[in-house]
Amino acid sequence: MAVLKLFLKALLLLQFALQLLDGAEPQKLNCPASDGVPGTPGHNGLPGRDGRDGKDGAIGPKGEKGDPGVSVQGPPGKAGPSGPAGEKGERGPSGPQGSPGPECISDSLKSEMQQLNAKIAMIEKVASFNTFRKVGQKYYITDGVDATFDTGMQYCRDIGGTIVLPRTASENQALLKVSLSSGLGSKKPYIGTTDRETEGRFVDTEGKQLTFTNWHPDQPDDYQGVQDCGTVWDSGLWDDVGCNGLHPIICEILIK
Ligand SMILES: [Ca+2]
Ligand SMILES: [Ca+2]
Repeated sequence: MAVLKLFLKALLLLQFALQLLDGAEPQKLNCPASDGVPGTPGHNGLPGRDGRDGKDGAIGPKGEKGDPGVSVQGPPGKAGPSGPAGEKGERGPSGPQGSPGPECISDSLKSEMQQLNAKIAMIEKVASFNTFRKVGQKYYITDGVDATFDTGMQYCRDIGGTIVLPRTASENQALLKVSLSSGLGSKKPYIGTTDRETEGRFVDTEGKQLTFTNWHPDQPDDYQGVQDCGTVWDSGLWDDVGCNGLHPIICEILIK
């Protein structure tokens, strides 16, 4: 029997080989097959390829304490707030004198402007009178107002002047022109001289002795003992009269 089985197996193998050579599908056998004899184990295969990286492992234990670091100075920090003010120091030595600054120039100009403005104001005042005449640095002015000697002195003082008093022949001539041109000649305007303090000694309104006079040859006569104030006739000659009479007032103003 064993020989028969071996014969049949060889026959089947031969048939199978012929089918492979012809490219035909092997025919399924309908007969039952028995288990064969296990072959010998094959040789070990080649090492497989490296596998993929595995998952992260658990956190390891804490390491040992490291060595102390090296001491290095860091950059300076921000400046702190200002401290309280210190005590006042001693006065230093005086420095050299500087050149005049703008304020000095300004003060000088300011002073000149003030003087100029005052002069303009005086000239405007002079020009406001009906009659005025320039005599050197003085102006003779009048509006033809009649007054007593004392009232006339106050009147002229209020406008910055005094009752007119010629100090030279040319000034006396200028006064005559003002008197005549204003129609006051015949009314004998007052001039600023009086002998009320000492009879017969005529002085100016400040009490100073006269340096120029132009009395009429018969004057001053202190007529009836009551004539103590000077006047000027339309001839330019002087005469003493009573101080309480009303006479035209001519003032003089000095404008430098
Ligand atoms: Ca007199
Ligand atoms: Ca007289």
